[in-house]
Amino acid sequence: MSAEAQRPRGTVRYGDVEVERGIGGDTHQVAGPSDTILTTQQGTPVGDGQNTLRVGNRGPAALEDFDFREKIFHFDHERIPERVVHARGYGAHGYFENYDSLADITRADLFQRAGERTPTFVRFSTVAGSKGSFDLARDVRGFAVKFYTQEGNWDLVGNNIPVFFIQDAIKFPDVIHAVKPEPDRDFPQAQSAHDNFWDFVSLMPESMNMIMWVMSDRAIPRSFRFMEGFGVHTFRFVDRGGRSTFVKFHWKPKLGLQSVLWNEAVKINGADPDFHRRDLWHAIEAGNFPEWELGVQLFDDDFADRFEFDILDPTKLIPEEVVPVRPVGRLVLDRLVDNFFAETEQVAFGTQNIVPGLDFTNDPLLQGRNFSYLDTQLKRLGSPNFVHLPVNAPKCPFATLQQDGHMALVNPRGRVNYEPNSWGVGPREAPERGFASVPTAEAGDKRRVRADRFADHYSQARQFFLSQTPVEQQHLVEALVFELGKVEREEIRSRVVASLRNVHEPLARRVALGLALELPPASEPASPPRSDLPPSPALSILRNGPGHVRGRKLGVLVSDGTRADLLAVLAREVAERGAEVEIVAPKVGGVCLDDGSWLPAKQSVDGGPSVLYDAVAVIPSGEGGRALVHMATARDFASDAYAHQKFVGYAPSALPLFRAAGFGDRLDAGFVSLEGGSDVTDFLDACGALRYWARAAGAVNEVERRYGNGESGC
Ligand code: HDE
Repeated sequence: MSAEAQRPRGTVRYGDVEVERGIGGDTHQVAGPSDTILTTQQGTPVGDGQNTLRVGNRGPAALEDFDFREKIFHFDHERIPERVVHARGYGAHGYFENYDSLADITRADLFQRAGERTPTFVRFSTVAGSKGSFDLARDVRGFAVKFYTQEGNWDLVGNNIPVFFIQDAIKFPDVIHAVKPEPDRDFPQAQSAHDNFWDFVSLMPESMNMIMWVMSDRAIPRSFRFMEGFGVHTFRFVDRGGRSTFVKFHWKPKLGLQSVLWNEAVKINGADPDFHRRDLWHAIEAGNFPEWELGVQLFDDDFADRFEFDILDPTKLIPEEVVPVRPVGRLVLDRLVDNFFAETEQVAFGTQNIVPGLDFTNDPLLQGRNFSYLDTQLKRLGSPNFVHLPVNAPKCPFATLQQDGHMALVNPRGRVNYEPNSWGVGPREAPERGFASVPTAEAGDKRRVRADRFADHYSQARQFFLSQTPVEQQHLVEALVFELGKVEREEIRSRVVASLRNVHEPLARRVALGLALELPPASEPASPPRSDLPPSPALSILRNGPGHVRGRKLGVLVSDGTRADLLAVLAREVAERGAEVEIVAPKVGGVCLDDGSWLPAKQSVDGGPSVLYDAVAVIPSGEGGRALVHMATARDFASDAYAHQKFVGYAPSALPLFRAAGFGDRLDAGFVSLEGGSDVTDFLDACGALRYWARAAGAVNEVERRYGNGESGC
């Protein structure tokens, strides 16, 4: 019997499409819900999409097979260069709703009318990793927002950290080269924990404030939905009379701030490298549209002169306690992209995309960015007509006299493609309505210099560290020890610690001890660090926790025989609080509950480790609990939840598992026994704190006691 004849006949299903196996398996007919005919790009209906045109059954392919050639040609060109930085990103559509008219401060059209909605597209990203890297890298997150306003597109291309590594754009290629995989070996991917990055940092003290931020939990957010965003630079609002007010932009997540632990991040990257993008996709798909409030810090020249740092210096922030953040509107992400490539990959942000009513300042980083973003889009998208792509095109009327070039979709119509012209047609400039720069007086010698007021590199780094809770400070120390521990050359570690001594002496000592490094002399600061800046509570994540579980996910580990009534109460109350339950079971098919009903699971235990959840409940049956003891992944589920200071709701039948996981005799107040409805309420109330930090406090106090004074006892 021939091989063909042995193949099964009939139909097979791929999703909702039914495929009929052809005679001998050579041809396939597709019958699905769609009656759309498959065509080539030229619109020619395709007769056979399964086989190339060839001479004889086993003969060579024919060059005239235009369908094959078109398909492969297009496939070969599917990739465009990924972004040099911020390559890995995820986008969504939404709108910005303006609270009140800001006409007294800016003439920007989107801020004129209370309640008006402006369409937006947002792309979140990591900086260092390539497009296929994992989501939970320790890294800055990009927070880029395109507002399609009625007077043009405004791009607020920000980050989730309000300061930056460098003060001058000319250093950008250096800091990025240093953090990216090392050029000879092409590793490590998406990690700052290597010699080149820390070598650069150790020689660039201006990066020290940013280093505090990236070593803090800000750099490992729980998801995009739980992080802040910042415009970083000082910009200008400009009113109708041409009066300008300085402005710094902030995004505040409505669901509150939240991060994960480093040990958790490492494990999440293995369990679900798409953790952040999946979270955003899932939330929007479920109708839980994430929201941020746009806030502005407004100040004038007087304040700028009085403030202790230069407001043009992007390595400094203005504490919210000094200039309060005024909420002016909200951003809601309510629509997923139809196609990742067409929208998220091809979206072209640019700091130079600005509208009347806004203006730049002389921040040297911003000035450099205004050149870079336009330049990079040409490389990436390959044509000066990238604005013709739907995701980049303005949604207001627009009319330029630009024409031609690769992929020109919107050339000027008619005879006139220049101005001025005497034809009486075509677009004209609008002196009143059009964009006008603030006429600032600029003078000085043309030189390569940095302003003296940029010289203090340590005071705000210290202020940031002292604004953190002890738990957060401990995380920061551990991050520095981890990262520097990956640095092979000891002199680099030593130089970083020498810089840290200018930030905060006990911090430097704790890091030195964590590295078993002899404390080096402090480096010579360009300007003496100040120790009189008061802590800014707004800089701490934990001091600004949500106090609720809205938007969070509870992982519930069940087994055959789990109590159906308890699960029902738990699921109902979690849903009432705007959170979500995900069922984890020994097998993904599900379990049979004690009332005989079948409960499908979302994850099997090895596919749903506890690192994927904000809190967990472990409620097996008695027999199920004893069986879980023998599953290494179930023991990990429990021990990780314990180690990551999660709240754990449990049935008594979970105790054997907890004992097997090594902490059964140490259940603290973060463990809530679940018997009935009121226990569930207590448990979920407790979960509002997100973590039971007291579990770690013992360890932190011990570290403080032993190392706080910098003595190892050796
Ligand atoms: Fe960027 N940055 N950047 N950057 N940046 C890019 O533009 C650049 C900086 C930021 O989701 C690139 O389209 C220079 C600060 C985000 O598509 C490139 C300097 C901040 C994104 C570029 C900076 C950012 C980018 C690469 C120093 C926070 C992703 C691809 C002067 C305020 C946008 C691209 C997206 C992307 C240049 C510093 C944020 C190469 C020269 C500071 C969120 O043009």
